[in-house]
Amino acid sequence: MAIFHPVAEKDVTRAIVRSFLRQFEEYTESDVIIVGGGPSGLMAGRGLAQQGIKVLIVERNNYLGGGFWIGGYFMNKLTIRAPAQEVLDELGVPHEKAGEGLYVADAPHACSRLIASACDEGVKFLSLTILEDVILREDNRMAGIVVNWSPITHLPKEIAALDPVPLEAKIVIDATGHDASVVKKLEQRGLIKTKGEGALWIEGSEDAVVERTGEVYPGLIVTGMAVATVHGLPRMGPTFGAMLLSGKRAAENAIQIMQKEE
Ligand code: 48F
Repeated sequence: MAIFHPVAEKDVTRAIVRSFLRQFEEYTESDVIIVGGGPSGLMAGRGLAQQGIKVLIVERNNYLGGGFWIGGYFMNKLTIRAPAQEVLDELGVPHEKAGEGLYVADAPHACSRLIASACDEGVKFLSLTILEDVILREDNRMAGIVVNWSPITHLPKEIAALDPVPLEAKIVIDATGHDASVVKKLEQRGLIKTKGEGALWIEGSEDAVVERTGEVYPGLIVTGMAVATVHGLPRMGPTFGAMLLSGKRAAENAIQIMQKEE
């Protein structure tokens, strides 16, 4: 007696393709596209989806979480400074007090809870998908992004001439971490100038990254370490409170901009 219900291979393939295509078609136009599924991007997505906003996260890797999975070095531990431990409480992530205003948590636990929470709120994802360019309309306002399948970036140009796919959105959020990949597409065209990330200084970095999170170009918000790259702020190492609060702030900014433009 078999344990599982009989199902043909073609039915498995159809189930996947149909479900993917339905979602892909629906998300050719989103309210907000977030490029980068690290802690800041996931927090931004979660915050937007909580308010009923249609949000898509595009991630070049085949896994979500960015630098949040590992935390510091190879040790699977991350630190959070007060008051950002409140986000860990909201997510149900256990943490220990490591000193006054300093908390330590297991990075895989924190990361998986944040991903699950973003999914629970209704964020959708496109993995193995890399930003190739941005869409700019007549007024040069950001109107979406252009993406391609990540593996083609590892193939020689002559066999990987694959046209990319445009995806529209009212707002784009650059959550690509140290690379600030979306902003760099504007910089290549002389539309913006980035300052480059500074040396490590935790105290100086975290407040500044949260404070400077916001719109840097019409229709484009930066969050997380991309903020440091754009504004020349210090890097912060394996402390993640600013990533969480920056993502939260990016979601609030996006909502304000969309409300103003309605
Ligand atoms: O690097 P990442 O975790 O950025 P973050 O959210 O958090 C930074 C911290 O992890 C840590 C730190 C502070 O604590 O210094 O580094 O700012 O996540 C960025 C995500 O964006 C993806 C990348 O794979 C990663 O998952 N990404 C980067 N460039 C692209 C991209 C691109 N061009 N297209 C698609 N995804």
